[in-house]
Amino acid sequence: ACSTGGGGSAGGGDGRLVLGFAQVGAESGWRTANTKSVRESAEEAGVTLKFSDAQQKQENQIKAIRSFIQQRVDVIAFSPVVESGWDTVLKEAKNAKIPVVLTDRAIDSKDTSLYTTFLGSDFVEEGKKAGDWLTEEYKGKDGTVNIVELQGTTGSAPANDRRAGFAQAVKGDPKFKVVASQTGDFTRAKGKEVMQAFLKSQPDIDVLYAHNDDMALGAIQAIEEAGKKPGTDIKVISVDGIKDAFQAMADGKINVVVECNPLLGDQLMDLAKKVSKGESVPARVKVDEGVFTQDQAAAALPDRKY
Ligand code: GYE
Repeated sequence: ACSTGGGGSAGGGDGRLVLGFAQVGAESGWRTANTKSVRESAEEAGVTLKFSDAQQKQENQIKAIRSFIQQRVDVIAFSPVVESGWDTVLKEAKNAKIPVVLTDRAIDSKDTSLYTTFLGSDFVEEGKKAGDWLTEEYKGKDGTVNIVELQGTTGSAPANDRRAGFAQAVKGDPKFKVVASQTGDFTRAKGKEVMQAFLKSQPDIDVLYAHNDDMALGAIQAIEEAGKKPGTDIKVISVDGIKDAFQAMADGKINVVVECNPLLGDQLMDLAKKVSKGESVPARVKVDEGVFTQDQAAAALPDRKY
């Protein structure tokens, strides 16, 4: 699929930047919007994009990165499925002198020379925002608040950080109890399945905290099938801000959504161009985002871009 040429970069000498992008998968509405953003921005920026979908498997991403190295792309960007286990392959990229941009999710390597920059959201902050909403909601109210948590993909940065940020926000008040916490792998199907199990094992659930909208939407189906009202009998907090979640908020089924912006494409192309030229870039580029509640949902819905 790549051009032939004198062993130089995969661009074949037409001057176009070649970006190898190893995506996580297509697990959620967020991810679909993220992929679309990266593709569209590459097109607009005149960047040749080599896109690979890892189907939520680290081994597939490692293979994709190795193939990008072999093809001698100019820049490699990837959204690491999990936080650990990247040093070997990233050393290979470093040895090949191909700069790496972490997109959306971070890694936990101590060797920060293995990548040039990290472009993404602050997931600890998102978890905190979710917890802060909850403490505000139950302010001055007595009695235990039983929380079930649907975690994202095990070992992923957003699952680890959203969990930690939320725990930090609610830990000051012992009435908040996380009675069950399990992964739903960021998908609707798994979110529904795990929520069904929670509803069987936990007699008294007050709140669901889902690490993304898709799991929340799957869980809402389980709650309704169990004869309960999501948003009322069980309050629902989620993260991302996809259109379907705004609709569910407008319908009263989700109480609050913490925004996580997937539209990183333009910033990614900008960073890729700079690092390929050896220009210095900040080690960390964050994305701006907010919190939305039910009273804002209907008004915000028509403007949601993902
Ligand atoms: O929240 C979730 C997706 O890494 C921020 O991955 C991303 C997360 C997002 O599957 O929906």
